[in-house]
Amino acid sequence: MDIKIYGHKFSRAFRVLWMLEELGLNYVSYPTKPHTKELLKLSPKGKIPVAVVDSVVITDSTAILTYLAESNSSFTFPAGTFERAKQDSLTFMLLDELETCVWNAAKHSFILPSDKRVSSLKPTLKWEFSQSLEKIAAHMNLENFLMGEIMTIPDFILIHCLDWSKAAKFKEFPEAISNYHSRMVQRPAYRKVANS
Ligand SMILES: N[C@@H](CCC(=O)N[C@@H](CS)C(=O)NCC(=O)O)C(=O)O
Repeated sequence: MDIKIYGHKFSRAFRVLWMLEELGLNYVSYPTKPHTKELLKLSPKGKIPVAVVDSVVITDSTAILTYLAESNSSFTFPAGTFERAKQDSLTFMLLDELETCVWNAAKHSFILPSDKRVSSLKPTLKWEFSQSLEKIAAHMNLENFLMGEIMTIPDFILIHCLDWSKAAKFKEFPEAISNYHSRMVQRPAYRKVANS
């Protein structure tokens, strides 16, 4: 399999680079910014990450993670199982409740045109993010991974959203989340991408 990943690591591309390292697959990383000429030829929206696998273009970090996980039978429960339904519920919950907050905070800080930004939204987004983390900490067992013994796609997304929220100076994490985060970021594959 010939895999190319477009997108610098300080973006959602991190999730994909991390999974590729966990899988031990060879790939070529093009640490591009959004909207470059090179990227627009692959994807008209110009967003990162984009994967090109054997000349097929795959956009969206969660779609790329799902493709990599399924095609390698790792980091996912099989499609059509109840475990997979639960895993997908977690994935979409994290995208809806956590990623939306950090993404909108970024949009209203430096992504949208300055006359379209509403900076007064940020305290509410930080509050909403913290509320969701409190619920996750209260209702989930985070001693291993979100799905228990097996690390799955939502673990990559949650850790990336936590990192993103730290960079954006959101509130401290609840203890259970903080312990889970500290453990996960010690993984050699994570460290390899972070230190690259
Ligand atoms: N749902 C997409 C979102 C992709 C996305 O918005 N990426 C950001 C960087 S993390 C980007 O390219 N922003 C530029 C823009 O929105 O124009 C994914 O998960 O890949």
